[in-house]
Amino acid sequence: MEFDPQRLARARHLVVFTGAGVSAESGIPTFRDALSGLWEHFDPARLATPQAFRDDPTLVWGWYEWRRLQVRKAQPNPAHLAIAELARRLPRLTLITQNVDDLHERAGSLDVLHLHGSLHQPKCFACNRPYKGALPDVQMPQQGARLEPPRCGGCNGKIRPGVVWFGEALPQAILKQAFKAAGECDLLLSIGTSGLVQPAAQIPQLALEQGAAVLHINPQPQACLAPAEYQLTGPAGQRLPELLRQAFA
Ligand code: BJW
Ligand code: ZN
Repeated sequence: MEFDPQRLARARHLVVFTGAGVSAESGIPTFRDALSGLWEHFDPARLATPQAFRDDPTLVWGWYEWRRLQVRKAQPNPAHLAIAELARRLPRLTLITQNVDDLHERAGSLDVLHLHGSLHQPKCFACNRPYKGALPDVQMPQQGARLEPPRCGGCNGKIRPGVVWFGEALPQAILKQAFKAAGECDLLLSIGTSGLVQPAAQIPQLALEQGAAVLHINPQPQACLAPAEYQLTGPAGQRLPELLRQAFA
């Protein structure tokens, strides 16, 4: 069945749950898309685990600096802007993202729940203290270039990216708020995520189980949909602004 845009206009508490696909049209690669996904070219076991950082900190730090500077050069796209616009139109919106970029904030979204941390908030690998030093702003390291991580002002430990790696716990307070919002909302938009990574992938499921409708926006169609589940197939930067125009015409 087709999603009625009026359901969006009438939502009392909307949860927007985003993944890498929402930033794809800003030029930020996703993880699992065929050909263009990061994990097509890079081995997550060598880059996105605590053991990888222990084994080869300069490789890992260099890779994340390359990605951080890629984000610095990117701009929010119409999907990020439409989500910020929705927050101004609806009584309540909770934005939950798996993304480690800051494009939602730069589009004007407030109080973004970052389940997987941020590229822009590095911290000490040893003592977890946030890193207060400056990071370079302009010079783009070559893809694959090694870089020495800075050192912690407190304990001299190595500074690591402030993202959640495989095998690490998600920030518990943020996860709790995200689950609570998913359990209370009347509509959830799941935008640009493969829904493969746990525990984040439980969020749309939880909303469905609690009686909310779920709308997926993704170029890849969902294999099967529950009765309260809908989809708009296509890029978020087109489908989401279209949906807003229809909902608030
Ligand atoms: C578009 C588009 C356009 C394209 N418009 N859409 C239970 C079962 C099985 C495994 C596990 C389990 N529980 C835990 C695990 C292990 C693991 C896991 O889930 N593994 C699975 C992959 C099998 N989970 C963990 O390890 C988590 N930790 C944990 O559970 O700890 C337990 C613990 C508890 C207590 C103490 C200690 C430990 C942590 C997961 C962290 C994930 N981290 C990453 C990397 C972050 C850092 C970095 O950026 O490098 O997060 S992995 C990567 O995947 C990243 C993303 O946030 C995440 C999700 O990916 P996303 O966003 O869905 O992207 P893609 O690429 O998968 O999909 C993109 C989508 O966009 C596609 O659908 C496209 O079609 C679409 N698209 N263009 C709209 N224009
Ligand atoms: Zn430290």
